[in-house]
Amino acid sequence: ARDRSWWRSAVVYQIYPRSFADSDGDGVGDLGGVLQRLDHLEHLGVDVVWLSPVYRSPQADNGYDISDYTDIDPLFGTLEQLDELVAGLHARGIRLLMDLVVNHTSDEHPWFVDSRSSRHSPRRDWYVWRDARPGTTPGEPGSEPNNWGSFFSGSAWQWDEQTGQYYLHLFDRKQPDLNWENPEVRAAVHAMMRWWLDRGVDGFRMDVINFISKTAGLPDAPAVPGRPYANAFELFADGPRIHEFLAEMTREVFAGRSGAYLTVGEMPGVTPEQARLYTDPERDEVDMVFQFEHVSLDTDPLDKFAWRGLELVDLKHSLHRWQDALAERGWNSLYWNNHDQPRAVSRFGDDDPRWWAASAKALATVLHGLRGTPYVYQGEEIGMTNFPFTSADQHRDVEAVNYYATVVQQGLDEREALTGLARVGRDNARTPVQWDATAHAGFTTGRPWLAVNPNASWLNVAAQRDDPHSVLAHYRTLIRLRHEVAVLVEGRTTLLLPHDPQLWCYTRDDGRSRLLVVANLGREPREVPLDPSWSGAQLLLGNLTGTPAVLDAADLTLAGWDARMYLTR
Ligand code: ISL
Repeated sequence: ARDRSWWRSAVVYQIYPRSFADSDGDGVGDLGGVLQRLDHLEHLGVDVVWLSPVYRSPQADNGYDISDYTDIDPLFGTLEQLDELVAGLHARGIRLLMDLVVNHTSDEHPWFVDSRSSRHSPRRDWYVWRDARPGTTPGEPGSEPNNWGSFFSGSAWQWDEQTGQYYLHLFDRKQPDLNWENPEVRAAVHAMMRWWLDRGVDGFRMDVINFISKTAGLPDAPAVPGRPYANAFELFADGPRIHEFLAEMTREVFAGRSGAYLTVGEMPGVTPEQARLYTDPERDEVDMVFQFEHVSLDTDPLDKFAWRGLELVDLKHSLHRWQDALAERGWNSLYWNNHDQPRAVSRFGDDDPRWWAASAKALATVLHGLRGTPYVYQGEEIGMTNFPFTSADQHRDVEAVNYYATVVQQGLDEREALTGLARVGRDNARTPVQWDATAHAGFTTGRPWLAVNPNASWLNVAAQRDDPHSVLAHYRTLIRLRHEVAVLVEGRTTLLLPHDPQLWCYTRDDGRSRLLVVANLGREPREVPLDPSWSGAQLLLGNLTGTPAVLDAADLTLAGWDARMYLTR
């Protein structure tokens, strides 16, 4: 049978290969680059690597538009190198998760080329084709089959002249949605997944997997005043057959396999109640999900680039709601950022040079103290920050480029659009990893596809590698503690001082030992009222120098961005 407990004490590291390390000087990171940096992963101590897509792809969405699921894009390398990566990671005790992108393919995938060729193509029904809205002129704006908007601006429908119908694309027009109602589509995906497992990979991170079951009939979504296309989330997220599709997938792909696998479903908009179903071991759907609640609090639900600020109390309540909801059944994933989100230290911490290091460590401490499987996104382990974007032409991301063109055309102030992009744009996470202080931060010998952050001169792996007080050293310790301290894995979480606007304090308890996390997420010092029973607890980890090794519960004051973990019986 599958081993369902190994990942409870594991830490996962995400590699976005385009920006990780470039081995051939073309300015784009590749598998050769990953192979050269395996020592970094081993030094960090992670258990699993999740590799963002390296499959054949026209790169309309940096590889999330796949044209061949069973080959590697020449931009990234070869299948032989992928095999080398599996072997190199396994030799270091690290498992590999592939990115499974099956809500959609590229429009250049042979399945879609075939589907698009004729209304009578045997694969016509593999995608979602519909006629124009009755009584309209097909192909004209407003004639789309329904009013759904795309995540990347405009309608979610693309007119196809040749066969006189529209196809659905929740993301870019080069990312047509597969029709999961068709059993042949599901069987083809299952076969592809088995092919990868047979090749030696250890599981999958499943891209927008809660979008694959759409509401029958694809009805209009409630219109939003002043906007041409609606947010149709309710009509495709966590749809009617989603649980059936996921259970079937597990059956078809994993039945009869024993070993240590991991599946994690990326699920925008998922609620804790739904997540409990998705991750209930008895239902056998996915091992854990990426929820989006805590990365959606600071932006407008209808316009992710409209930043509206964040109260710490809301952030705490969100994460602890998830801790509580999945305490008995199911399992959490824990993350601050990934390739779609701004950098954690800039978003939730304080990237002013005076507070940067302490705040990066404090955020790490708070997240890694919680119950669930922590994910570290490349560069987070050295505290990489957002990029100082000032103009539209600095952005490469299809989402940002489309957004800017659309809103400026609609009359939004250019400054305002740029401010939104600079704050939450996905390219913040995609600037090259800062390895050292040489040209292009040691990422490439060529011209990087996206500019290197100017702070690479001092913020880089080489500068931190042998410094016991570095952000990197802090991450190493947190990862080691996850492996060594049982209460960090299974202990029940209780939030203290829930209404405090600046302190984030909680306990973990597994009946054998108790763990205390206290963090000051602000610049001003703060006193922490504590139960006397915590006196005598041993310091496991602090982020400032000179912290006493034993706690006096009657006298605890945290300096700015001071964060600590204590252990007691
Ligand atoms: O940034 C977002 C769009 O506003 C997110 O909602 C993002 O699209 C969502 O997290 C889904 O992301 C995944 O699927 C996308 C791809 O662009 C992202 O990189 C991927 O992580 C489509 O495949």
